[in-house]
Amino acid sequence: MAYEDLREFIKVLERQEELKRITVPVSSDQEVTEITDRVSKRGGPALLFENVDGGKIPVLINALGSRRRMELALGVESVEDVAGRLTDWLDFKSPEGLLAKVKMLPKLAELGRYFPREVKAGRCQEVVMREGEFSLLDLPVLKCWEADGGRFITFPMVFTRNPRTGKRNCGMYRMQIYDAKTTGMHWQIHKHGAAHQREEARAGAPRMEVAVAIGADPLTTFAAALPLPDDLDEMIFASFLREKPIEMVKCVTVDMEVPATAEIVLEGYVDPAERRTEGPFGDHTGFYTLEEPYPVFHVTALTHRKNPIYQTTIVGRPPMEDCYMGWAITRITLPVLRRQFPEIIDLNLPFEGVFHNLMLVSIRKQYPGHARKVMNAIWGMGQAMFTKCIIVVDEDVDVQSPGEVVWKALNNIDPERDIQFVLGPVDVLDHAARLTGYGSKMGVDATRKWMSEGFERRWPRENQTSAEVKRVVDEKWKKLGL
Ligand SMILES: Cc1cc2nc3c(=O)[nH]c(=O)nc-3n(C[C@H](O)[C@H](O)[C@H](O)COP(=O)(O)O)c2cc1C
Ligand SMILES: [Mn+2]
Repeated sequence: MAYEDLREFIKVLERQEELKRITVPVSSDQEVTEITDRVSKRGGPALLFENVDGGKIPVLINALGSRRRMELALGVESVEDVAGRLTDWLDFKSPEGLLAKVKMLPKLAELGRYFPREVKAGRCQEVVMREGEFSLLDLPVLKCWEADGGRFITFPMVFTRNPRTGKRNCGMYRMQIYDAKTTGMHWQIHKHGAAHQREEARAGAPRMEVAVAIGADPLTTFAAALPLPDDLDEMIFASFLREKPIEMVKCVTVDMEVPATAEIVLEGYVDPAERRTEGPFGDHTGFYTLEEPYPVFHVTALTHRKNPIYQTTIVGRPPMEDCYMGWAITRITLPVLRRQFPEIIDLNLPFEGVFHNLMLVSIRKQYPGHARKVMNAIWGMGQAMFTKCIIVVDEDVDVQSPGEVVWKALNNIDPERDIQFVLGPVDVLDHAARLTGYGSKMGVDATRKWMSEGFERRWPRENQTSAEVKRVVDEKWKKLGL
């Protein structure tokens, strides 16, 4: 079942006892963070703050902050159901022969049904305010952490267009509020928004139109964080995920479309040549990212629904809301990865690794050096290129159990032989790298070593008791009173 908008999702969360309304007055200056952080650390519910700074706009936070809520957003019992659906599509081969082609038609029609639809009017424009009529300072935007450089919109869907191909992109990039009508635009150099900006700059465009939506049905928002390939519109993928097209409506002052049921929309432009200091910001690594020059977003209109809800998040030391989004992204993209690299059995990005620091991968090893081939594949693929440490283990190791990986991997390695360093692009948030966005990465081949890999010693088996003894102990177990 697809949610119509954010409000429908809130209702479901409330019915499932996954959301708590807070009527006690709170400040947007760190108080919402302190409360939400404590709730996140004990796996608590989504929070709807109804009185932030004494204002009228309620603040929703931590809406996707658990596995259960992510699955509610996806409308499935288990995230593996989504992975399964995606696998079905990926396995769907091009047909040979007329009969196969005819059989394929309904499936193609089904896919066609998932494309976003443009509608004439949208609720997100129930109230329209043009330049001079609105102030961004009226929104309950959080100052998240003590040393933050200001207030940041942290959960936006930022829409841009590739001027070369005309394809739309939607990315989640935080926006620092500078004044009543200006914000930062923190699309990092590797992201699609930044790529579009470079295209615009190359073409000498004085302005690049940008639209930002805040608060929509949960999968539309979730899609903004998905690491999809270039020129694959996140709104198509979101429509596929929710099995219903997202309705998009034309903006009032720019030639862009936004989700029609969004709570709040900011329309405007980025001057491809302009930069301004952004940050510091308490980031999802759990550390502040320092000030850096970033593009500036000039807002030309603010539209919203009647009685809008402001959706936001905080990022910081895990676990936080974004951990569960990252978890869902990993589970959903695993089938895509496995299609290209069938030797990959499973992978896990433990929360403490803040996405880019640690990936645990199990493989079915088939030839000498196979683990290193898999590392190189991961470093060559989309945003997985940022992975600072990849640990590759054999298929009998459960990567969902970091304890098991530590036990087996560290027993299995001769560090000098099995650790490989490479240089390349790293996450912009990596504060230890020698340069912003450029540094080294480490791959650990923790698979069993083979003779053909030059390992001449015998490889031991794991400790075991005999099947017979296990049976005897099973029989005695009750009497043992243990
Ligand atoms: C809560 C949250 C905040 C994020 N903030 C930023 C950000 O400020 N800048 C950025 O480049 N990526 C940020 N990301 C990651 C991007 O949304 C993610 O890399 C996404 O794939 C970008 O879309 P794109 O591939 O279309 O560029 C954030 C993700 C989440 C979940
Ligand atoms: Mn994209």
